[in-house]
Amino acid sequence: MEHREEQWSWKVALGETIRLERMFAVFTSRDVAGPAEAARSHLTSVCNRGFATAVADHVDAWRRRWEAADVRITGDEDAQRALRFAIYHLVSAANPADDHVSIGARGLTGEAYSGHVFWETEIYMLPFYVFTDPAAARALLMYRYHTLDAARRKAKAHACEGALYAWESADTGDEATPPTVIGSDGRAVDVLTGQQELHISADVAYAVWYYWRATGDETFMATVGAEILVETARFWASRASVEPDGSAHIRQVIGPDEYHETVDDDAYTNVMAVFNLERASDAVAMLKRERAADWTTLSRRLDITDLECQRWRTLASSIVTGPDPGTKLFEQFAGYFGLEDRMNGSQLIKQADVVVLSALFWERWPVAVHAANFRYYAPRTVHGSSLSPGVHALVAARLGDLALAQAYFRQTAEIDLANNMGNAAGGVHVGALGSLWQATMFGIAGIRLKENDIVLDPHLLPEWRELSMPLQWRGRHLRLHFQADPKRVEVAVENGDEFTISMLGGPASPARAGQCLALQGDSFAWGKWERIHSAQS
Ligand code: IFM
Repeated sequence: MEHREEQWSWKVALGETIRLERMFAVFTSRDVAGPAEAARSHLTSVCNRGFATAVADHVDAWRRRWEAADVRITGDEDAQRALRFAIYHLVSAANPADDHVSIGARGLTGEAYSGHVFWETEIYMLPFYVFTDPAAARALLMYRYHTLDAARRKAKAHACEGALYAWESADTGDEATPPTVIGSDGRAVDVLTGQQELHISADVAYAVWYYWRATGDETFMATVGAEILVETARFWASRASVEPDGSAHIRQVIGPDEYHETVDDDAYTNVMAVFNLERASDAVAMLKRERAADWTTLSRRLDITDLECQRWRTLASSIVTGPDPGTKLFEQFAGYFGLEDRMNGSQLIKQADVVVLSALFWERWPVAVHAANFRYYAPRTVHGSSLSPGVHALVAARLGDLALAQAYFRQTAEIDLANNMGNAAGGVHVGALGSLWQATMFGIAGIRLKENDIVLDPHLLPEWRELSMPLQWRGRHLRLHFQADPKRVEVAVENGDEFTISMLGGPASPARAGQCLALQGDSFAWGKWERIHSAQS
């Protein structure tokens, strides 16, 4: 790399302001064959256009991103600041123009976890991009596609089929989890997550499905997503084993709660594996039905048969999962209920585990199941991971426990802004920032996106008088404006196909591009477009 030192000197009078305009360009050998030459020529063209133009372009790029993502809250300045902080970092962390990179646990803001990519990219961060910048979401999933061969290698190394993604992933996608770390007493401690935290593969599959449902990007599903779903399903099909009790078990894993290692039938892992197997089979059926040419290519390349898809379905229905019909509880893993609820070898949980299932699969079980599991697991959770309180805020809000939701919301907001975990020097916790946004969108605003309609069940936090947010969904651009008292929602539809919208339990109304709809209690009415539009600008 060429490096030239430069020096500048000025004569400055007291009180005089000197402005230094510095332009630089960075290219790497990943971008072009001759990075130094490319950087020089780019810099020349930017300099020719002038510093003011570069600043104006920058401001414009940020204006567009804030327009697509800004969340506005009236009545709670701390929450407003926390959400803007979260959105700023989430926007900064993604690069829709490069689909060979993903987002590390601390983005590019610090060195903790060495830039490695974990499950939170798919489960905690991705929804933000899906609904505010789908191109960025797609690029993140393409990173997983480009690292699929490494996942295939890892599955093979585990004597399994299909694809097992790296628990900690970097440029190649090969497992990057350190086998040991040095503990506080100076001794080496084995790190088992890289071997046992298998749910990552189903998390990636979940994200593929999630992106496709929310965007309708069929080309992605047909050419990329289906392959990920099939290969990850194949991993579970070879890793789960049907035992003499007639059920399939997934043994010796670590769930999101990393305090308990080498456990059997972790609830989160098993539910996600079932989802993975079912959705792989759905994706195959969809391709066969609707994308015959893509199906022919994929099925030949991956040698997928009807029999294999049937086996996935059969296996999915025999993997042991809860909830128990009597207590409504999921047992976090086999034997968890028999542990002491204090002390070592205890029930204490590092982070949301079963509770994440409530956040991801709300519609799948009755509210009573979510309530029972939340009341059981929340008091046993110590929030030793930054990923934990935001999910609790989301679920508490959905359950209507607003005081608790507010406490968890603040706890999440203070992870970086008040360093309440003491480790902010390692960089911002991007997954936790994503969880704050998700708590707002899916818990507090209570937005539920279905096949072709939106149902709203808002629970604004105690001091929040108003909440506004934009949303992109299946090619439509919407702006939603929630009001606490009286409980009222206005939805401006900027463009896209007609859909229906309702408050939970209320009548559904058609919503069309160019119109604004107000929903209040059981009634809805067409309002004025300008109101929301100007509130957002
Ligand atoms: O992915 C997380 C994990 O869930 C808990 N330990 C830290 C990781 C990186 O943030």
